Amino acid sequence: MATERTLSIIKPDATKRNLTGKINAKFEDAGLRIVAQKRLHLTKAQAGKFYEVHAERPFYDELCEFMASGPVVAQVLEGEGAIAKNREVMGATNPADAAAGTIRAEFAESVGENSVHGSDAAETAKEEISFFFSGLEIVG
Ligand code: DAT
Ligand code: MG
Repeated sequence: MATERTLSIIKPDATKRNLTGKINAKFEDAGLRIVAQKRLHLTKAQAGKFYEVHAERPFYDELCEFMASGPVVAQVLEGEGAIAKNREVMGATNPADAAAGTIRAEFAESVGENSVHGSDAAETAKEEISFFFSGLEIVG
């Protein structure tokens, strides 16, 4: 499998509870390398742009409010099959369905406040990485 890069976001519910280090340990233990990372406080408009694909979903407004409710940590993770591996480490969207040991099973509070975002495919990974990072900011 090829080396890939994927976009990860540690969401406001997790930064608020000081879980950045514990979540990063899960990524690193799974063999993912954090090759870029920064802390930001998104505006609701920026969150809305990032999650534009969900604009028609009933939870869109709530999702954008939440993503702008506190700091996030945006990161680029790199590794063999990084996109799928990150989704595996994250666990299912709803923490009630997430496998034991995953980030969402251990830390997420609800389906809406679920601690992490991860790109779902090669094309979205590319777009989402460039939403947050320039090439110079990614150091593999
Ligand atoms: P994922 O984050 O696992 O890729 P997604 O892309 O389907 O999940 O949805 C994006 C985010 O939207 C998700 O992390 C939390 C929120 N969300 C999804 N389904 C929801 C629901 N039924 N109620 C409230 N928020 C939801
Ligand atoms: Mg998604």
